[in-house]
Amino acid sequence: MAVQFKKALITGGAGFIGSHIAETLVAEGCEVHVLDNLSSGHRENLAPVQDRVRFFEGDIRDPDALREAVQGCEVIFHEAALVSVPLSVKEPVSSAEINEMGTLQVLEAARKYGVRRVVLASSSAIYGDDPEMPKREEMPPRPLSPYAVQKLTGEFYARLYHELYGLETVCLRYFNVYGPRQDPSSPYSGVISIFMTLAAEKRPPSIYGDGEQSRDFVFVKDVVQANILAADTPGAGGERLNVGTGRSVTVNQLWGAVCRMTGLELSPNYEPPRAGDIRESLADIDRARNLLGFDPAFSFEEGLEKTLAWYTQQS
Ligand code: UD2
Repeated sequence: MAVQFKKALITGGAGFIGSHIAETLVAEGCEVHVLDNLSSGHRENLAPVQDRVRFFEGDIRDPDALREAVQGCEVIFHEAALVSVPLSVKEPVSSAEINEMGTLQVLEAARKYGVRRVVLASSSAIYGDDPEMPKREEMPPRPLSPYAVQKLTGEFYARLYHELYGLETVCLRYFNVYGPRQDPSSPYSGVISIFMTLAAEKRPPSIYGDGEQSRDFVFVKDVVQANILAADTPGAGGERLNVGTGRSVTVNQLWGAVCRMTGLELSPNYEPPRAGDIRESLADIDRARNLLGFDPAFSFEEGLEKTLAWYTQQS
């Protein structure tokens, strides 16, 4: 993928998605700055590119840290966030400080220091539990958690910065992202990271509910593709776009696939449904396809194989 800009800042670049963006940008010969406070990111995530990334340990809420990290950058990929929905329910104020004020500080730094475009990580969480599928960008948002409100607020600010100040902003509504380096350590980590870790240890998973709930799982490298296209495509400023695959898989199918790939024959433990779980989630990706030329390259099986290989290597 040819990258048209020369220097970019990735906030949250030591995290799961940010570190994959860093890796691809470095491979494309781009100069990369990373700003991360290491609250959930890890320096090891950047190990493969550590000599070619300038790392700034700092917080997006700190304008001085942003000023230093953004110098000379044409593009910002804003991945830094407090990503846990349950934590946002427990700590609505402190999560808003990061996800809302932090995002506003990033936009402000972009405006002040001459950044051309900001690509922001948003979330399918903003759609809430409206049963209409697939999700299209025009649907009215129904945020059901502080996290979803905060992501939606970030989108509003992004749109406003485009309209008021001419800053090119593109919000990407990620569906269920998975892949190497996703942290499996909390019960609210992504289901794939949890299942991978259990499979590597030959332990059965817990499935909440009947397992027939489905998700649009998108491989992290395809999310990187969407980010780079969002940074480079002329005229995409002011947009908000779904990033998924347009296909969904049930949790039962997911465990079935993991068993097939590993040769395990382990029955899951079915547990009561998780509070607040939505039944179905599926992206309509036509807008990203038409506007950016986004075309997910990894089938579910391919993505899962690559992810499994990584988790197996870790255990
Ligand atoms: C995703 C996002 C979340 C928020 C939400 C909005 C991830 C990791 N989380 O939550 O941030 O945007 O969408 O709707 O992308 N499950 C099991 N067993 C387990 C773990 C999970 O059965 O050990 C089930 C879980 O009950 C759910 C499904 O797997 O039905 C997916 O769970 P998840 O936590 O990976 O993601 P989700 O869609 O709840």
